[in-house]
Amino acid sequence: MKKNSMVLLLIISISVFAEDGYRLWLRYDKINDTKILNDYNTNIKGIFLDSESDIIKSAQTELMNGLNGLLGKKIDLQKSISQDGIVVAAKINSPLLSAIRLDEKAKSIGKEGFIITSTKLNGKKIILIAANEDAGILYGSFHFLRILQTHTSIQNLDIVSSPKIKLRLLNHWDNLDGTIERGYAGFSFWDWHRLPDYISPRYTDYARADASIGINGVSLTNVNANSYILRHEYLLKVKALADIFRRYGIKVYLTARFSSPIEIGGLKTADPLDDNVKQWWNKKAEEIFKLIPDFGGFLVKANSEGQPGPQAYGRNHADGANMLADAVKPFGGVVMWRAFVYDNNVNEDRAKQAFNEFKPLDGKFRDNVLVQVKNGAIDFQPREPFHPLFGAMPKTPLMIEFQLTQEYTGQATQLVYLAPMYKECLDSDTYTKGDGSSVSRVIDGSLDNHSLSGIAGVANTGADRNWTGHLFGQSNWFAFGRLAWNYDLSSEQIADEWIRMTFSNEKYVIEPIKKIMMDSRENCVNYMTPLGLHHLMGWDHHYGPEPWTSGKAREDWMPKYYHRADSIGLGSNRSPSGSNATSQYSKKAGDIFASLDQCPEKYLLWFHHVPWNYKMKSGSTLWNELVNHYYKGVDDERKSLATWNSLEGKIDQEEFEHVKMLMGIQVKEAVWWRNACLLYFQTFSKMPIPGNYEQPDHTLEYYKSLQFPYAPGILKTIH
Ligand code: GCW
Repeated sequence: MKKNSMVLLLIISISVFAEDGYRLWLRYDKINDTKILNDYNTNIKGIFLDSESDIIKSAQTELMNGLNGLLGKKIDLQKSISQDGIVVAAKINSPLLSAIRLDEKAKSIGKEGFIITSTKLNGKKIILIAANEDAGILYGSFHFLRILQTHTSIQNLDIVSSPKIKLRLLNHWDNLDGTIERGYAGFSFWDWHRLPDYISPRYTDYARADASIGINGVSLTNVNANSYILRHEYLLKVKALADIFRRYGIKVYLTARFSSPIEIGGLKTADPLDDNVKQWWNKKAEEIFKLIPDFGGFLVKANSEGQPGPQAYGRNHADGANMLADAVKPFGGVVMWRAFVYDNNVNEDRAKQAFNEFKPLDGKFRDNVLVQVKNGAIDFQPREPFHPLFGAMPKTPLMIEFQLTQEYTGQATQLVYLAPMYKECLDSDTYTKGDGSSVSRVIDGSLDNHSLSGIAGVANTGADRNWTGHLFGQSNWFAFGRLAWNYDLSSEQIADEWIRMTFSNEKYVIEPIKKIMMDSRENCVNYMTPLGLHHLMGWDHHYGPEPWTSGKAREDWMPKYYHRADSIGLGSNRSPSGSNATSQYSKKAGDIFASLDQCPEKYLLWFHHVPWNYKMKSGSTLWNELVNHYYKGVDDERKSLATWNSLEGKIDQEEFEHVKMLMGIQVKEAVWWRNACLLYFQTFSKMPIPGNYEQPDHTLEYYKSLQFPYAPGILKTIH
């Protein structure tokens, strides 16, 4: 190619460069507000890191890259503190800080917390990032960068921050063949085939993103587990990832398939009380910890949806969990045993089964076992009341499990900001120890004095360039981490931070995007499953509405099991006159849910079978209220799209177009949900959709005929 044309090509490719979302919220572009930039530039002259370790090196690299980018100047690593304006990162017990009294604060921040303070050292003005341990310095560094990214003042900094929950994990449902169960952002980026020798730079970027929001654990593999991951050659691959993640304060966990001793160990049984089985797991644990000394432990799904488990041998969940707990205990590992357990052969409301299984086991688990409970009793629906196990097992540390991947909330075609959903659950009062016994206090261990505490989010990442398929999926990853660190943050605050870090600090960008985000979850509930409806989605792939489906698989996977529509009314009767699931809650919460009058209308059809002409608080009949909600969901989503369209030219064009197209799909899907559900429920209510509403443009038969055999996120091997 001639020199001229090469130059031309270069110019063209530079000018068409657009933001592709890869950098997530860690965009360190030069601050374009001159006043703020000048202020930062006057006060930040260099960085000084007091100690050396792999984690500190990560902090250093991040600070250097972040400051260089944001301030648009070369920030030097100082050898001493000889001028004002040095950002100093140091451990609290370092002799360097002997003149600065941080004792009280130091006690309060524990192992991972940090202090960021404007202070003086050797007569020089510094910004100090201090922590008891290296991880705290890393978190503090990311926090400091976030301050700059969000254009917050750095005058008189006085921040003391520590995580409320100890184990903050992402659970990847990634399979060894590269697919991801319920993954909507492409294939897995764990490149098992080429590990351990080929180390993708993406691993480090992933770890940076996690660390920036305080995530300190990653379970790499699907809970519908494959025992192959425990074979030595795979453990070497896991080790390679662990070696990278360790530099970011992240521990690696694996899912343990309960039948592994048979499948890869050559044993005849996986009975947890069998000595050979115990021995096998002990040896396996030893092998893993030898390779990965800080291995976190095992996450287990057992006796659920076809997964093997201790019940095959007449043992219970505690027997299974304790056997694994004993194996990892000598090395400091934990077992996260999932309570997502239900069985269609048990003649009991699915919503009650986990409680029935686990509540009697309270006090029977080893002290390094956490029971991991989904936020609600069914399955990550757009809205569920909190799980009745929260508060019901005071002797057992309970972790909460949220879903980031949007299996039931629009997958990767819809913008649904999930922080309000997470908050709704965490803020719910279980009343188990009187008023103020919130789910968050169960989870952080404070209600029942547990020192172990945990929270997990089912990851929404994949190999897509922008990590989450839909750009706004990133906000759910971000929000999960921020809430895991501090569940007192509001959804608005988190959205505000994310928008500033992702798009812009301009008010005319922040406000409309924040409105779209804050409305999105309620819109989704309205056009999918309002008033406590749940599980109306397409069988198997869970994409789109299919309230009519029945007979295709086990009854408890069919929408009819949940909505119970008939000529009288709609909804699951879980009150004392029905399955009595309300009795699993504390008296106060249960009484509220059980009473038709007192039950919050947002949960009404979750707990009650309500007549079509029942008078709602608004004065409308149930049917008209239902219609209203479905139409409101669509209308509000259309408004959100219009709001988004008003952002053209104000944000990066590629990102604008990406979201615009997806929101267009979302509006179509919202209309589809509304029409399909209302036309179907109308066959029972026999009531009209009032004439002033736009009428469905297709028949029920048409909606029933739609098929999606290749919808993403499912595998041949699962339901
Ligand atoms: O939400 C359901 C999913 C399954 C999943 C299961 C679980 C990993 O449909 O795909 O399996 O929950 O949480 O175990």
